[in-house]
Amino acid sequence: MGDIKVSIVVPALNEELTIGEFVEWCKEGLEKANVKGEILIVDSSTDNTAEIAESLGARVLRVPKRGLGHAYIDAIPDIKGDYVIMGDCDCTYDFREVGKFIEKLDEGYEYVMGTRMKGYIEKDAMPKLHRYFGTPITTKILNLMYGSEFSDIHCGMRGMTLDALKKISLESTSWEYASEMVLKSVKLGLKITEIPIRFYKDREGRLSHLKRTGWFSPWQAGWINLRVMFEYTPQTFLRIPGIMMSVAGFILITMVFFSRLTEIESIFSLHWLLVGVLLFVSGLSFYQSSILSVIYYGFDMEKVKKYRSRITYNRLLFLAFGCFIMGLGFFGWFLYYHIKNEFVMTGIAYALIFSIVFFIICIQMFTFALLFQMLSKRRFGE
Ligand SMILES: Nc1nc2c(ncn2[C@@H]2O[C@H](COP(=O)(O)OP(=O)(O)OP(=O)(O)O)[C@@H](O)[C@H]2O)c(=O)[nH]1
Ligand SMILES: [Mg+2]
Repeated sequence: MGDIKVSIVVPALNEELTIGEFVEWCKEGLEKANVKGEILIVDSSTDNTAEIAESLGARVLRVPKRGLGHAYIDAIPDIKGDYVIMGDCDCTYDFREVGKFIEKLDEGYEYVMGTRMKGYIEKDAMPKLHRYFGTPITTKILNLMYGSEFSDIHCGMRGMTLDALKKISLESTSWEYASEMVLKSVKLGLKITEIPIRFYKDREGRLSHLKRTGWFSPWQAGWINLRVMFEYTPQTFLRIPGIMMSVAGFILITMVFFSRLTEIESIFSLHWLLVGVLLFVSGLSFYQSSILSVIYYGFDMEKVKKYRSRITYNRLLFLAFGCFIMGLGFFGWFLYYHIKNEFVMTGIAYALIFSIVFFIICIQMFTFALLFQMLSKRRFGE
Protein backbone atom coordinates (compact mmCIF):
# COMPACT_ATOMS: atom_id res chain seq x y z
CA MET A 1 0.00 0.00 0.00
CA GLY A 2 3.04 2.22 0.47
CA ASP A 3 2.96 3.36 -3.15
CA ILE A 4 -0.32 5.24 -2.86
CA LYS A 5 0.45 8.80 -3.83
CA VAL A 6 -2.93 10.50 -3.52
CA SER A 7 -5.77 10.05 -1.05
CA ILE A 8 -9.07 11.63 -1.97
CA VAL A 9 -10.65 12.13 1.45
CA VAL A 10 -14.31 12.99 1.44
CA PRO A 11 -16.92 13.02 4.21
CA ALA A 12 -20.36 11.71 3.40
CA LEU A 13 -23.67 12.05 5.12
CA ASN A 14 -26.51 10.30 3.27
CA GLU A 15 -25.29 10.94 -0.25
CA GLU A 16 -26.57 7.79 -2.01
CA LEU A 17 -27.91 9.93 -4.81
CA THR A 18 -24.46 11.09 -5.93
CA ILE A 19 -21.85 8.86 -4.31
CA GLY A 20 -21.67 6.37 -7.19
CA GLU A 21 -21.02 9.01 -9.81
CA PHE A 22 -18.65 10.81 -7.44
CA VAL A 23 -16.46 7.70 -7.02
CA GLU A 24 -16.41 7.27 -10.82
CA TRP A 25 -15.34 10.92 -11.20
CA CYS A 26 -12.49 10.38 -8.75
CA LYS A 27 -11.33 7.25 -10.57
CA GLU A 28 -11.43 9.15 -13.86
CA GLY A 29 -9.48 12.05 -12.32
CA LEU A 30 -6.78 9.78 -10.89
CA GLU A 31 -6.51 7.87 -14.15
CA LYS A 32 -6.13 11.08 -16.16
CA ALA A 33 -3.46 12.25 -13.74
CA ASN A 34 -1.79 8.88 -14.08
CA VAL A 35 -1.22 8.39 -10.35
CA LYS A 36 -2.00 5.64 -7.93
CA GLY A 37 -4.60 6.85 -5.50
CA GLU A 38 -7.27 5.82 -3.05
CA ILE A 39 -10.74 7.17 -2.40
CA LEU A 40 -11.49 7.35 1.29
CA ILE A 41 -15.09 8.07 2.17
CA VAL A 42 -15.53 9.22 5.77
CA ASP A 43 -19.05 8.06 6.22
CA SER A 44 -21.72 8.84 8.80
CA SER A 45 -24.69 7.89 6.65
CA THR A 46 -27.77 5.92 7.54
CA ASP A 47 -28.59 5.19 3.88
CA ASN A 48 -26.72 3.06 1.32
CA THR A 49 -23.85 5.51 0.70
CA ALA A 50 -21.20 3.20 2.19
CA GLU A 51 -22.33 0.09 0.28
CA ILE A 52 -22.41 1.93 -3.05
CA ALA A 53 -18.99 3.52 -2.46
CA GLU A 54 -17.41 0.21 -1.45
CA SER A 55 -18.90 -1.67 -4.37
CA LEU A 56 -17.17 0.79 -6.71
CA GLY A 57 -13.78 0.42 -5.07
CA ALA A 58 -13.69 3.23 -2.51
CA ARG A 59 -12.49 2.59 1.03
CA VAL A 60 -15.06 3.51 3.67
CA LEU A 61 -14.26 4.68 7.15
CA ARG A 62 -17.32 4.62 9.38
CA VAL A 63 -17.43 7.49 11.88
CA PRO A 64 -20.16 8.89 14.13
CA LYS A 65 -21.97 11.98 12.85
CA ARG A 66 -20.05 14.75 14.59
CA GLY A 67 -19.79 17.46 11.95
CA LEU A 68 -17.79 18.02 8.81
CA GLY A 69 -14.59 19.16 10.54
CA HIS A 70 -14.69 16.18 12.87
CA ALA A 71 -15.03 13.81 9.92
CA TYR A 72 -11.71 15.12 8.54
CA ILE A 73 -10.05 14.86 11.97
CA ASP A 74 -11.28 11.24 12.24
CA ALA A 75 -9.83 10.42 8.82
CA ILE A 76 -6.25 11.61 9.37
CA PRO A 77 -4.82 8.39 10.93
CA ASP A 78 -6.28 6.37 8.04
CA ILE A 79 -4.86 8.39 5.16
CA LYS A 80 -2.32 6.43 3.13
CA GLY A 81 -1.29 8.83 0.36
CA ASP A 82 1.39 11.51 0.49
CA TYR A 83 -1.07 13.99 -0.99
CA VAL A 84 -4.58 14.62 0.30
CA ILE A 85 -7.39 16.05 -1.80
CA MET A 86 -10.55 17.06 0.05
CA GLY A 87 -14.04 18.00 -1.02
CA ASP A 88 -17.71 17.02 -0.94
CA CYS A 89 -19.17 13.90 -2.52
CA ASP A 90 -22.25 15.63 -3.88
CA CYS A 91 -20.75 16.05 -7.39
CA THR A 92 -20.65 19.82 -6.99
CA TYR A 93 -16.84 19.89 -7.13
CA ASP A 94 -15.38 18.36 -10.26
CA PHE A 95 -13.06 15.62 -9.06
CA ARG A 96 -12.32 14.65 -12.65
CA GLU A 97 -9.93 17.62 -12.48
CA VAL A 98 -8.08 16.33 -9.45
CA GLY A 99 -4.90 16.26 -11.57
CA LYS A 100 -4.62 20.07 -11.36
CA PHE A 101 -4.12 19.79 -7.62
CA ILE A 102 -1.61 16.96 -7.98
CA GLU A 103 0.43 19.01 -10.49
CA LYS A 104 0.72 21.90 -8.03
CA LEU A 105 1.67 19.58 -5.19
CA ASP A 106 4.29 18.01 -7.47
CA GLU A 107 5.66 21.51 -8.06
CA GLY A 108 6.34 21.76 -4.34
CA TYR A 109 3.28 23.60 -3.06
CA GLU A 110 2.16 22.28 0.31
CA TYR A 111 -1.35 23.73 0.36
CA VAL A 112 -3.39 24.13 -2.82
CA MET A 113 -6.67 25.96 -2.41
CA GLY A 114 -9.42 25.59 -4.97
CA THR A 115 -11.24 28.76 -5.90
CA ARG A 116 -14.74 28.87 -7.33
CA MET A 117 -14.64 32.65 -7.58
CA LYS A 118 -11.83 32.58 -10.14
CA GLY A 119 -13.13 29.43 -11.77
CA TYR A 120 -16.53 28.43 -13.13
CA ILE A 121 -19.75 28.56 -11.12
CA GLU A 122 -22.76 26.99 -12.76
CA LYS A 123 -25.94 29.08 -12.67
CA ASP A 124 -27.75 28.65 -9.32
CA ALA A 125 -24.92 26.52 -7.91
CA MET A 126 -24.24 29.01 -5.16
CA PRO A 127 -26.97 31.03 -3.41
CA LYS A 128 -26.53 34.78 -4.03
CA LEU A 129 -26.15 35.33 -0.28
CA HIS A 130 -23.06 33.09 -0.27
CA ARG A 131 -21.63 34.22 -3.59
CA TYR A 132 -21.91 37.98 -3.27
CA PHE A 133 -22.04 38.51 0.47
CA GLY A 134 -20.91 35.74 2.83
CA THR A 135 -17.94 34.33 0.95
CA PRO A 136 -16.39 37.63 -0.30
CA ILE A 137 -16.79 39.34 3.06
CA THR A 138 -15.41 36.54 5.22
CA THR A 139 -12.61 36.00 2.68
CA LYS A 140 -11.69 39.70 2.83
CA ILE A 141 -11.69 39.69 6.63
CA LEU A 142 -9.43 36.65 6.76
CA ASN A 143 -7.05 38.15 4.19
CA LEU A 144 -6.91 41.38 6.16
CA MET A 145 -6.23 39.62 9.45
CA TYR A 146 -3.72 37.12 8.13
CA GLY A 147 -2.08 39.10 5.32
CA SER A 148 -3.13 36.52 2.72
CA GLU A 149 -4.57 36.71 -0.79
CA PHE A 150 -7.22 34.00 -0.98
CA SER A 151 -10.24 34.51 -3.19
CA ASP A 152 -12.58 31.83 -1.80
CA ILE A 153 -11.88 30.58 1.72
CA HIS A 154 -15.02 28.43 1.81
CA CYS A 155 -14.16 26.37 -1.22
CA GLY A 156 -14.38 22.76 -0.04
CA MET A 157 -12.05 21.38 -2.70
CA ARG A 158 -8.48 21.73 -1.55
CA GLY A 159 -5.28 19.73 -1.69
CA MET A 160 -2.30 19.45 0.60
CA THR A 161 0.54 17.17 1.50
CA LEU A 162 -0.18 14.75 4.33
CA ASP A 163 2.63 16.45 6.28
CA ALA A 164 0.92 19.83 5.88
CA LEU A 165 -2.42 18.37 7.00
CA LYS A 166 -0.78 16.91 10.11
CA LYS A 167 0.98 20.21 10.86
CA ILE A 168 -2.32 22.05 10.51
CA SER A 169 -3.59 19.78 13.28
CA LEU A 170 -7.25 20.53 12.74
CA GLU A 171 -9.32 21.35 15.83
CA SER A 172 -12.63 22.57 14.40
CA THR A 173 -15.45 20.08 14.36
CA SER A 174 -17.93 21.90 12.16
CA TRP A 175 -17.98 24.16 9.07
CA GLU A 176 -15.32 26.43 10.56
CA TYR A 177 -12.71 23.80 9.64
CA ALA A 178 -12.69 25.66 6.30
CA SER A 179 -11.24 28.86 7.80
CA GLU A 180 -9.06 27.08 10.32
CA MET A 181 -7.20 25.17 7.60
CA VAL A 182 -6.73 28.25 5.46
CA LEU A 183 -5.51 30.53 8.24
CA LYS A 184 -3.21 27.90 9.70
CA SER A 185 -1.67 27.29 6.30
CA VAL A 186 -0.68 30.97 6.38
CA LYS A 187 0.41 31.00 10.01
CA LEU A 188 2.55 27.89 9.54
CA GLY A 189 4.27 29.47 6.54
CA LEU A 190 3.24 26.68 4.15
CA LYS A 191 3.90 27.15 0.45
CA ILE A 192 0.42 28.07 -0.81
CA THR A 193 -1.25 28.52 -4.16
CA GLU A 194 -4.80 28.75 -5.53
CA ILE A 195 -6.27 27.09 -8.57
CA PRO A 196 -9.57 27.83 -10.31
CA ILE A 197 -12.07 24.99 -10.16
CA ARG A 198 -15.49 24.19 -11.55
CA PHE A 199 -18.49 24.26 -9.26
CA TYR A 200 -21.81 22.70 -10.26
CA LYS A 201 -25.27 22.99 -8.78
CA ASP A 202 -26.78 20.25 -6.65
CA ARG A 203 -28.45 17.38 -8.47
CA GLU A 204 -32.23 17.30 -8.79
CA GLY A 205 -33.57 15.89 -5.54
CA ARG A 206 -30.50 16.66 -3.40
CA LEU A 207 -31.01 19.25 -0.71
CA SER A 208 -27.74 20.66 0.63
CA HIS A 209 -27.04 19.88 4.28
CA LEU A 210 -26.78 23.58 4.92
CA LYS A 211 -30.36 24.03 3.66
CA ARG A 212 -31.57 20.94 5.49
CA THR A 213 -30.44 22.45 8.79
CA GLY A 214 -32.60 25.57 8.34
CA TRP A 215 -32.52 29.18 7.16
CA PHE A 216 -30.18 30.28 9.94
CA SER A 217 -27.41 27.80 9.09
CA PRO A 218 -25.53 29.99 6.52
CA TRP A 219 -25.48 32.75 9.15
CA GLN A 220 -24.33 30.30 11.77
CA ALA A 221 -21.65 28.98 9.40
CA GLY A 222 -20.48 32.56 8.72
CA TRP A 223 -20.41 33.38 12.40
CA ILE A 224 -18.40 30.30 13.49
CA ASN A 225 -15.95 30.93 10.65
CA LEU A 226 -15.49 34.53 11.79
CA ARG A 227 -15.02 33.45 15.40
CA VAL A 228 -12.24 31.08 14.48
CA MET A 229 -10.40 33.84 12.60
CA PHE A 230 -10.20 35.93 15.76
CA GLU A 231 -9.28 32.92 17.86
CA TYR A 232 -6.01 32.13 16.09
CA THR A 233 -4.51 35.59 15.85
CA PRO A 234 -5.44 37.75 18.83
CA GLN A 235 -2.11 39.56 18.58
CA THR A 236 -3.15 41.09 15.24
CA PHE A 237 -5.87 43.18 16.81
CA LEU A 238 -4.69 43.34 20.44
CA ARG A 239 -0.98 44.15 20.31
CA ILE A 240 -0.86 47.61 18.71
CA PRO A 241 -4.09 48.93 20.31
CA GLY A 242 -2.86 47.50 23.62
CA ILE A 243 0.44 49.37 23.37
CA MET A 244 -1.25 52.59 22.27
CA MET A 245 -3.87 52.48 25.00
CA SER A 246 -1.41 51.73 27.79
CA VAL A 247 0.99 54.47 26.64
CA ALA A 248 -1.89 57.00 26.45
CA GLY A 249 -3.16 55.86 29.85
CA PHE A 250 0.31 56.07 31.35
CA ILE A 251 0.78 59.63 30.05
CA LEU A 252 -2.58 60.72 31.46
CA ILE A 253 -1.94 59.14 34.87
CA THR A 254 1.54 60.72 35.04
CA MET A 255 0.16 64.15 34.06
CA VAL A 256 -2.47 63.96 36.79
CA PHE A 257 0.13 62.81 39.28
CA PHE A 258 2.51 65.71 38.58
CA SER A 259 -0.24 68.28 38.40
CA ARG A 260 -1.39 67.15 41.89
CA LEU A 261 2.17 67.13 43.18
CA THR A 262 2.82 70.70 42.14
CA GLU A 263 -0.73 71.60 43.09
CA ILE A 264 -1.09 73.62 39.93
CA GLU A 265 -4.69 74.24 39.07
CA SER A 266 -5.00 72.20 35.89
CA ILE A 267 -7.40 70.49 33.59
CA PHE A 268 -6.10 67.11 34.78
CA SER A 269 -8.87 66.37 37.22
CA LEU A 270 -10.02 63.15 38.84
CA HIS A 271 -12.06 62.32 35.72
CA TRP A 272 -8.98 62.34 33.54
CA LEU A 273 -7.26 60.12 36.07
CA LEU A 274 -10.10 57.60 35.73
CA VAL A 275 -9.87 57.74 31.93
CA GLY A 276 -6.13 57.18 32.23
CA VAL A 277 -6.64 54.19 34.52
CA LEU A 278 -9.19 52.66 32.14
CA LEU A 279 -6.85 53.08 29.16
CA PHE A 280 -3.79 51.80 30.96
CA VAL A 281 -5.41 48.77 32.57
CA SER A 282 -7.30 47.62 29.46
CA GLY A 283 -4.32 48.35 27.19
CA LEU A 284 -2.10 46.28 29.44
CA SER A 285 -4.44 43.30 29.42
CA PHE A 286 -4.77 43.51 25.61
CA TYR A 287 -1.00 43.46 25.31
CA GLN A 288 -0.60 40.64 27.81
CA SER A 289 -3.24 38.54 26.05
CA SER A 290 -1.46 39.07 22.73
CA ILE A 291 1.80 37.78 24.23
CA LEU A 292 0.05 34.76 25.74
CA SER A 293 -1.59 33.87 22.43
CA VAL A 294 1.74 34.03 20.57
CA ILE A 295 3.28 31.63 23.09
CA TYR A 296 0.24 29.35 23.17
CA TYR A 297 0.07 28.76 19.42
CA GLY A 298 3.80 28.92 18.75
CA PHE A 299 3.28 29.65 15.05
CA ASP A 300 6.15 32.14 15.09
CA MET A 301 8.89 30.54 17.16
CA GLU A 302 11.27 33.49 16.61
CA LYS A 303 8.80 35.76 18.32
CA VAL A 304 8.18 33.23 21.08
CA LYS A 305 11.92 33.05 21.78
CA LYS A 306 12.19 36.84 21.75
CA TYR A 307 9.43 37.15 24.35
CA ARG A 308 10.93 34.32 26.35
CA SER A 309 14.34 35.99 26.51
CA ARG A 310 12.91 39.36 27.57
CA ILE A 311 10.13 38.31 29.86
CA THR A 312 10.83 35.89 32.67
CA TYR A 313 8.74 34.54 35.51
CA ASN A 314 11.06 36.18 38.07
CA ARG A 315 10.97 39.58 36.38
CA LEU A 316 7.19 39.53 36.27
CA LEU A 317 6.90 38.50 39.90
CA PHE A 318 9.30 41.27 40.95
CA LEU A 319 7.29 43.73 38.91
CA ALA A 320 4.08 42.57 40.58
CA PHE A 321 5.75 42.86 43.98
CA GLY A 322 7.04 46.37 43.10
CA CYS A 323 3.50 47.44 42.18
CA PHE A 324 2.24 46.00 45.45
CA ILE A 325 4.78 48.05 47.42
CA MET A 326 3.88 51.18 45.43
CA GLY A 327 0.20 50.50 46.12
CA LEU A 328 0.94 50.15 49.82
CA GLY A 329 3.00 53.36 49.75
CA PHE A 330 0.22 55.41 48.20
CA PHE A 331 -2.31 53.82 50.50
CA GLY A 332 -0.16 54.72 53.55
CA TRP A 333 0.21 58.27 52.27
CA PHE A 334 -3.54 58.53 51.81
CA LEU A 335 -4.29 57.03 55.25
CA TYR A 336 -1.85 59.32 57.05
CA TYR A 337 -3.36 62.53 55.65
CA HIS A 338 -6.89 61.19 55.81
CA ILE A 339 -6.59 60.53 59.55
CA LYS A 340 -4.76 63.82 60.01
CA ASN A 341 -7.61 65.67 58.27
CA GLU A 342 -10.09 63.94 60.56
CA PHE A 343 -11.46 61.73 57.79
CA VAL A 344 -12.48 64.56 55.51
CA MET A 345 -11.95 63.62 51.86
CA THR A 346 -9.71 66.28 50.43
CA GLY A 347 -7.32 66.26 47.48
CA ILE A 348 -5.69 63.26 49.15
CA ALA A 349 -8.38 61.07 47.52
CA TYR A 350 -6.05 61.05 44.52
CA ALA A 351 -3.48 59.09 46.52
CA LEU A 352 -6.13 56.46 47.20
CA ILE A 353 -6.80 56.12 43.47
CA PHE A 354 -3.10 55.88 42.69
CA SER A 355 -2.81 53.10 45.25
CA ILE A 356 -5.77 51.27 43.67
CA VAL A 357 -4.11 51.61 40.25
CA PHE A 358 -0.94 49.97 41.54
CA PHE A 359 -2.89 47.18 43.24
CA ILE A 360 -4.78 46.46 40.01
CA ILE A 361 -1.55 46.36 37.99
CA CYS A 362 -0.02 44.13 40.66
CA ILE A 363 -2.88 41.64 40.32
CA GLN A 364 -2.73 41.82 36.51
CA MET A 365 1.02 41.23 36.52
CA PHE A 366 0.74 38.35 38.94
CA THR A 367 -1.95 36.52 36.97
CA PHE A 368 -0.07 37.24 33.74
CA ALA A 369 3.15 35.88 35.32
CA LEU A 370 1.36 32.64 36.23
CA LEU A 371 -0.20 32.14 32.79
CA PHE A 372 3.04 33.10 31.05
CA GLN A 373 4.96 30.55 33.08
CA MET A 374 2.40 27.79 32.55
CA LEU A 375 2.37 28.30 28.78
CA SER A 376 6.16 28.64 28.50
CA LYS A 377 6.60 25.44 30.46
CA ARG A 378 4.22 23.66 28.08
CA ARG A 379 6.13 24.95 25.09
CA PHE A 380 9.71 24.67 26.36
CA GLY A 381 9.39 22.18 29.17
CA GLU A 382 11.27 24.37 31.60
N1 LIG B 1 -19.10 12.06 7.80
C1 LIG B 1 -19.76 13.20 7.80
N2 LIG B 1 -19.97 13.88 6.64
C2 LIG B 1 -20.64 15.03 6.66
C3 LIG B 1 -21.16 15.58 7.86
N3 LIG B 1 -21.79 16.74 7.54
C4 LIG B 1 -21.68 16.90 6.22
N4 LIG B 1 -21.01 15.88 5.66
C5 LIG B 1 -20.62 15.68 4.24
O1 LIG B 1 -19.66 16.69 3.95
C6 LIG B 1 -19.86 17.24 2.67
C7 LIG B 1 -20.16 18.74 2.77
O2 LIG B 1 -21.30 18.92 3.52
P1 LIG B 1 -21.95 20.35 3.81
O3 LIG B 1 -20.93 21.36 4.15
O4 LIG B 1 -23.07 20.18 4.73
O5 LIG B 1 -22.28 20.82 2.39
P2 LIG B 1 -23.48 20.65 1.44
O6 LIG B 1 -24.59 19.81 1.98
O7 LIG B 1 -22.90 20.19 0.15
O8 LIG B 1 -23.97 22.12 1.38
P3 LIG B 1 -23.37 23.34 0.55
O9 LIG B 1 -22.52 24.09 1.49
O10 LIG B 1 -24.57 24.08 0.13
O11 LIG B 1 -22.57 22.74 -0.57
C8 LIG B 1 -20.97 16.47 2.03
O12 LIG B 1 -20.39 15.48 1.22
C9 LIG B 1 -21.72 15.86 3.22
O13 LIG B 1 -22.31 14.64 2.89
C10 LIG B 1 -20.94 14.84 9.09
O14 LIG B 1 -21.36 15.22 10.18
N5 LIG B 1 -20.24 13.68 9.00
MG1 LIG C 1 -21.90 20.84 -1.39
